[in-house]
Amino acid sequence: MTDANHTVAYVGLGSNLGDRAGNLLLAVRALMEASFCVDKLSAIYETEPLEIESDVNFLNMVAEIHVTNVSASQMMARLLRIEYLLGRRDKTVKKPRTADLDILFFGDQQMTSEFITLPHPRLHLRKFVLVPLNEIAPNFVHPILQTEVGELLAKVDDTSEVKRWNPNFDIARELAANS
Ligand code: PH2
Ligand code: MG
Ligand code: MG
Repeated sequence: MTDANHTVAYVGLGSNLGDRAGNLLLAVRALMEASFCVDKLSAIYETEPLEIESDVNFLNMVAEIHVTNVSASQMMARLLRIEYLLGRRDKTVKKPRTADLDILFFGDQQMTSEFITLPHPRLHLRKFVLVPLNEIAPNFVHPILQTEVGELLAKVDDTSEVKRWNPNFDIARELAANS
C-alpha cells in the first residue's frame, strides 16, 4: 500500500565489525524505537564482501517497514542517526562498519538527491541484498526495472557466497581458536 501517508519500505542492514549479529539486532531495536513499524525480518545471512576490502564476512538481513507520515529523506536521516548511535563514525571510505542501513525501496518512489537514490541503484546486482529480500518480498516489483524480486534473484550474475548464518558456526570457530 502506498498513499500520501503510508508506505512500505525495505531496508538492507549490514555489519562486518565487532559483534555482527548483536549489531544487527541493536539496529532492528533502534528502528522500532525510531517509530518505524518493523513488519517482517529476513533471516541473517553471512555474505562475502563485495566491492570492498574486508577480511571479515558481512552479516546481512532485510527488514520490511511500514512507514507512516515520514518521507524518504526523513527516514534516511533517522537511519544515519542509528548508524551513528551504533558506533559508525567514518562514512567517507569503505571502512568496516558496525552497522550500515540502506533504504532499498521506499514504496515505488524514484528519486535522486545528494543523500539517497531510490530505488537503491545497485540492489539488483547484489545477492547479499536479493537473497534476504526474496525471502520476505519475492513478488515486490522493482519500480524501474518492472521486475519482481524473485526474478531479479534468478537472473543475477553475482556469484559471491551468501549463506544462512548460524550462530553455532561462530561459537565453533571461537572454541577452535582458543583450544
Ligand atoms: N555493503 C557494501 C559493500 N559490500 N558486501 C557485503 N557482502 N555486504 C554488504 O552489506 C556490503 C558489501 C556497501 O555498503
Ligand atoms: Mg551499503
Ligand atoms: Mg549505507
